[in-house]
Amino acid sequence: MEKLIITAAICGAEVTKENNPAVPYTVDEMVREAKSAFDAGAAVIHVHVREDDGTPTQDRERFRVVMDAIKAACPGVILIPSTGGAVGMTAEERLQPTELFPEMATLDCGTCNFGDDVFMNDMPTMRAFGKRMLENHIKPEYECFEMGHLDTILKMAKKGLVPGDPMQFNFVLGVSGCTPATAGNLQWLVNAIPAGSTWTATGIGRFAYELAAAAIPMGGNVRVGFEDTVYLSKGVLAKSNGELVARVVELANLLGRPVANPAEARKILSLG
Ligand code: KMH
Ligand code: ZN
Repeated sequence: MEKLIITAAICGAEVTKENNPAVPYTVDEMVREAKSAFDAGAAVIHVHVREDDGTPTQDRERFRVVMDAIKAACPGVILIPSTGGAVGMTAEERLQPTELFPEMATLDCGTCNFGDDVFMNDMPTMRAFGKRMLENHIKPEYECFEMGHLDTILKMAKKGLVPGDPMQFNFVLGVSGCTPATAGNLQWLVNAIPAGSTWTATGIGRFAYELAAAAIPMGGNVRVGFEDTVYLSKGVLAKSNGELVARVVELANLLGRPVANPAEARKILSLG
């Protein structure tokens, strides 16, 4: 079994300082949170960006400044900027970070309810995102909230509409309105991916650690961070993303699975 890659989703687009005062908005806060996660054992940072007042944005220049600052503070770290952005953004708006030619970026694999909102990823949008990633040589992290999302992206890969083997999937389970975060559902999804793929499990809210504990012995990787949960345990707010990552490292140690550094993660993900 490969070493465990831990991704920290440090900011997200929907969570706010009202949920947890440590949620980062400014460039300095983003660097502080990224470094806390990196120092705790995260090899990958999933990046959303905000205006200083917390408003989510997909502005290319904001991504450039934040990603350059994180890279300087966290040598060798793998950055996965979001092309999901926030609910309601246009496809063009969301695609801006791909203009910076990152080594990876998320590609969301279908439309779904997202709490009271609808996260829109129709087929024309997904074809446009796939085309951009092929043109700019970006490895997608395929975000699947549903089995239908996985099935759709596998069909698109077969037709050459999105980058193919080896594919990296992120199974985001427990979003309100989507597939529940159970070990059974995770296994069902993992059974359907092509041999040689890599995958990550993201459990939303209180399922973050339950899903991590299921994924680690299955050979999967784990994402945690304020995008997914702001709690360390019931009623206890995490002081930093680093605390959330440290909890996953603890689980990995208990289960006897070593954690990958960025260079090892880059090899496992077939980057560069
Ligand atoms: N903010 C969510 C609506 C991604 O990063 O690609 C979508 C999201 C997915 O966070
Ligand atoms: Zn995201």
